[in-house]
Amino acid sequence: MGIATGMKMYNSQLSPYATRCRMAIYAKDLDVEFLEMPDPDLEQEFHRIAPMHKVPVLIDGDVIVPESETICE
Ligand SMILES: N[C@@H](CCC(=O)N[C@@H](CS)C(=O)NCC(=O)O)C(=O)O
Repeated sequence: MGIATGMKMYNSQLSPYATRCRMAIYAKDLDVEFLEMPDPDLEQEFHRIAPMHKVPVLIDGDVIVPESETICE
């Protein structure tokens, strides 16, 4: 079982940017909930969190981290 972190990541299986983040998350065995985009139920909240409308975006409590390279770091 992964380490409990409570983090979430807006994700797309087809995105190479999201994929590099998923690889880092799996390598570190982190317990991150993946929110698949596009999901109509998540659309409004996603737009608030990511005005540029790009995945991935990591959410750690009040902290929102866009950009795959930054998330991986
Ligand atoms: N520089 C960004 C690029 C992210 C990006 O371009 N993601 C694409 C998917 S591969 C996306 O969300 N496209 C949706 C759009 O442009 O509306 C990163 O490294 O995270």
